[in-house]
Amino acid sequence: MTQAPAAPGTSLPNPLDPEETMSRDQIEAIQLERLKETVAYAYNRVPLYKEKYDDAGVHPGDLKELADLAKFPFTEKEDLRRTYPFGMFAVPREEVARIHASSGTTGRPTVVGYTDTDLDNWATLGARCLRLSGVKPGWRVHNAYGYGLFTGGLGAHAAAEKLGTTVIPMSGGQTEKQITLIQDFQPEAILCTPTYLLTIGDAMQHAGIDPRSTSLRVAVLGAEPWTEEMRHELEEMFGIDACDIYGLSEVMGPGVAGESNEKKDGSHIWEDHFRPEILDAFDETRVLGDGEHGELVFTSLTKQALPIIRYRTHDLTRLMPGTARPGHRRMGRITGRSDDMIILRGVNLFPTQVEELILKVAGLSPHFQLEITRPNRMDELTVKVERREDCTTDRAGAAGAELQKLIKIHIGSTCRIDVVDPESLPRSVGKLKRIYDLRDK
Ligand code: DLL
Repeated sequence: MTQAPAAPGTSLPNPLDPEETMSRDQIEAIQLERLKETVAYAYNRVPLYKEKYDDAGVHPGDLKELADLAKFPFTEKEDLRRTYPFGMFAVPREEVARIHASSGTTGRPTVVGYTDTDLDNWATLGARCLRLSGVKPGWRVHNAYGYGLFTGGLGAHAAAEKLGTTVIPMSGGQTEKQITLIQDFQPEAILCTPTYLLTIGDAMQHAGIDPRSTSLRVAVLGAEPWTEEMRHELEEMFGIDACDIYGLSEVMGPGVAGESNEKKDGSHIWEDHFRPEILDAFDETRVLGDGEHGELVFTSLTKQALPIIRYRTHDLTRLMPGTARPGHRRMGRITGRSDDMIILRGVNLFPTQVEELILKVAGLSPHFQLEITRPNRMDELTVKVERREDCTTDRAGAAGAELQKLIKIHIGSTCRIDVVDPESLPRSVGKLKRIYDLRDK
């Protein structure tokens, strides 16, 4: 009698890396050793680090325990811009196997580089993330992160290959084609930004295709802040599990941290390769303890081409003990970037807070944008949000009033709400722009 074939992936080996199962003590021992090496390496090879440390009166030899890291100066995006393009590289140009760059909205792009070993480590950590999120070797993986200078496409691609999946390198955009390929190639997993998955789901519904009818089972989403409410929305829309993946180009790219499919309780940071710290958002000299909310800072522990020490991400979150991978701490959701913070008459507000509240109101969809204007020398915020198809124009007014009330109660700001028709706001094709600052500069 012939046996029924095994479900995809179940027959292929999928072992964890030994570092994934290490205890916290073992991880910290590795961190200390690698931190000493990295700080000395950067000091000896990158003039900017030598200059900074000499100016601050610290020396790599001062690093005796992990807490000593706090004595060393920070690195900022501006440092990479000042040394554009390759001034912070620590290896001769011929040893740089790949370059990526992020355009940013202002100024010069930040350029980052990788040796062959860096690329291999990156793929390994990305593969850890995908495995933790439930992606299995042998699956087909539809990769809709943008390919090119952005680290999303090629980073996620290498991760999926390393895990042993079949990668479909679709890149971002061309939503109709995305849908055709999802239907024809039957991928089990999709990798893209949360707002782009929403765009794809929306477009499917408009084409009369039920997103729940596709072969997709898991989505690994990142590159922009998103909320639990958005997770719920996407999981319901597609009938999938949606997990987070975090990263930034200056530190590596996607795969610095990834989330467990079973727990869905925040992304585990691969602490054998990165040492995270949380800074007090109001006093950068204070490093906060686990559980406290502040700015995330990273030090690379193995990077060769671009070692990065105490890099200020400007991402706001907190660290928590590991669960699915107990030796590695988790990060909470990124509530926002300090540069995305809107200060409205003294009250701080992030787009994620608005997203959370919008998705509590039955008639409102997750398609929204925030507009800041200054009509009478006073800043004013307008939340433009699409009503859902099944919410009539009559009911839209009440939905808007409910949102206005929720924002007042939970955030403390008074803002205008403009409930607009479905399909009237721009759709995401990657990282979505949420804030439109229309004040005269
Ligand atoms: O966005 C890398 C990436 C690609 C991560 C694909 C995940 C998936 P950058 O373009 O350098 O790199 O932008 C990094 O994006 O500092 C955060 O503000 C934001 N970000 C990235 N992942 C998440 C996430 C890539 N999971 C910046 N949640 C970071 C919230 C995220 N924000």
